[in-house]
Amino acid sequence: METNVSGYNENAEFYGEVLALYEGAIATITSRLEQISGQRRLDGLKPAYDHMSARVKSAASMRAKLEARGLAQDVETAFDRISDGAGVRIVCRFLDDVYETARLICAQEDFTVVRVKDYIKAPKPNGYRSYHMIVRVPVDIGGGSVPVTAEIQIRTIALDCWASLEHQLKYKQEVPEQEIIVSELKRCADEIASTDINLQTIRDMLEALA
Ligand code: 0O2
Repeated sequence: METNVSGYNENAEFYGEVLALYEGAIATITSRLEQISGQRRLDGLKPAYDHMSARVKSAASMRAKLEARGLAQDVETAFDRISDGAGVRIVCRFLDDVYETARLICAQEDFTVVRVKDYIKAPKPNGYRSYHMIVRVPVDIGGGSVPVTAEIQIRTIALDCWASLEHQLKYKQEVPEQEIIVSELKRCADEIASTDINLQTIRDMLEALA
């Protein structure tokens, strides 16, 4: 979770009961993936992903997103209109693992895949590459089950490192030599993408020998 103690209070105040739904959606997704991983280990299959992390979007970031979209800054609008209130990020070693993980998520009968954005096949102009899935998952609460929307981001370790660095730009007020930094980040993203393809090829060659 990304929130510290004061952030948690701010989130609890803004989200109210929706916070438990978002936390429930995160628990549903992460526990299912851990279960799938455990089964793959027992079946002697290689792991689909390396690690994952999750967060409820901070209240400040949610308000900013609502404002940027010209929407009311309240929890009902956030829950109905913003799909990444609950977010899970899955980090994989190789490109094929990204798509294998996405396939495993699609195969969950009680998960509904609402939308997919493949920024690996179609990178953003800044070089961002990641596979995004908007899913609706069941959250058991108060004796019933509520469908909750969440975003799952899947990407390689190298692209995750790049995205964390690039994300810092969003929160910097004034960045000297911003143009150079932006173009260097783009160059790095392209090099990482090419290295990811090469690593995948080497893995395929080594596995063909086994
Ligand atoms: P934060 O601070 O990470 O929460 P949608 O409603 O899905 O159609 P949205 O939410 O803009 O529209 O979708 P998109 O493009 O899939 O982006 C969702 C999230 O992906 C972002 O959330 C980021 O976490 C990440 N992301 C998207 N583009 C970039 C990028 O260029 N660089 C980096 N580092 N991350 C990116 P937020 O709310 O923008 O930000």
